[in-house]
Amino acid sequence: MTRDKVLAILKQNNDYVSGEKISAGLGVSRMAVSQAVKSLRNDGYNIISVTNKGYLLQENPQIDKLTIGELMTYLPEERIEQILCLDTIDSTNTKLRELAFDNAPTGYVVIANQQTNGRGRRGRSFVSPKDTGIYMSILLRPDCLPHECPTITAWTAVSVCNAIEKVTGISPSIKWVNDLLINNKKICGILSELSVESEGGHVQHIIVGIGINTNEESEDFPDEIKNIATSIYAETGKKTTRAQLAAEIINELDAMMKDWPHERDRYLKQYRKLNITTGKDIKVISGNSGKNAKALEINKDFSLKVMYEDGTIADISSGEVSTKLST
Ligand code: BT5
Repeated sequence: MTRDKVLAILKQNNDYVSGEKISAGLGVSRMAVSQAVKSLRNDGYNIISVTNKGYLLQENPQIDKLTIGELMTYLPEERIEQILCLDTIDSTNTKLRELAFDNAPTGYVVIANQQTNGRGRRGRSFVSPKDTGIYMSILLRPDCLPHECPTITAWTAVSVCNAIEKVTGISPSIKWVNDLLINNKKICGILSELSVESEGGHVQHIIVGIGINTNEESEDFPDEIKNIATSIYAETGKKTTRAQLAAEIINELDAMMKDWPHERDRYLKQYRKLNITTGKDIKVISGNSGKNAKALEINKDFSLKVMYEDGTIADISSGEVSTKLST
C-alpha cells in the first residue's frame, strides 16, 4: 500500500517532492519511501531523485498499469478501500462471488489486468489478454426481486457507454441486451450473475462483470473473434489510460446504483437512443435453435418487442438475439 500511495503522491505533483514530506504525509519511514520508489522503478516508472529536492515522476505515456496506485489518482481513498486490483485471475466474476459469500459489501469491485478463464454467457468465454483490456466486476446488493434484475444489465450498458464517452470521446452503441459495439464490432461484453436465496426467493446479490477491449491492436485478437471484435484503440488510434477509464466506470456505476430504480426513464431514454437492434432482422436464440424475427422496440422494462415471421408478437426479457451485422 505504501508503494501505491507514494505513486499517487508523485502523480499528483508536477514538481519534486521531498522524501521527508512523503514519509511524514504517509506516516512511514524514509526507508519505506525509498523502497517504494525502488519497487516503482522496477516496474518501469521513471522517477528522478535529486539531493535536497526529492523525487520527481517523469510522464511516460508508455506506462499503462492498472494498479491501486494508478486508480488512486482518480478515486478517493474511501472508494479505493473497496477495490481489489489483481494482476491475473481466472475470472473477476468468480473471484467476486467468493468474496460476496464472505460478506464483501455492496459496491465492492474486483479488477484484473488479465483473465485466464474470462466468462461470457452460457459457458462461452471472454478473451481477456494481458495488460490491454479492463476486466472488472462489481458487487450489488439491491433490494429487489429476481425478475427486476435483468434491467441492471441494461442500466450498466448505459453507464459504461457514458464512461467511455467521457474518457475517450467516442460513443459506443448497444446491441440488446449486453454488448457494446463500435462500427458494428464488439468492444465490451457484460455478464450479470444473480444469487437468489433458495428459501424466500430474495436476491442475495448480483455480480456485474464488464470486459472492455481497450488498447488491443486488431491483430491481438485470436482468429475466432478477429472479425467481430474491436478495441477503443483499434477504432480511434489513441491509447486510453485504463486506470482512468476503470475509475470513471466505477463512478458511473456508483451513481447508477443511487439512481436505481427511480431514474428508470432517464436510463431507458438513453438505452433506446444508443440501441442499434430495433428495426433490424434478428434471430431470437433459445437453447440451440433460433427463430427469425424483426426487432420492433425496447419496452419500458428494457425487454425487446419482436415480431416473428408468422406475425406473432412477443417480448423477450432475457436470452439473446443475433443480428446480421454483428455477433
Ligand atoms: C459476454 O458474453 O460478452 C460477457 C462478457 C463478460 C466479460 C466480463 S470480464 C469481467 C467479468 N469476469 C468474467 O469472467 N466475465 C466478466 P457473451 O454475450 O456470451 O459473448 C461471448 C462471445 O463474445 C464469445 O463467444 C465470442 O464470440 C465473443 N468474444 C469473446 N471475447 C471477446 C472479446 N474480448 N471481444 C469481443 N468479443 C469477444
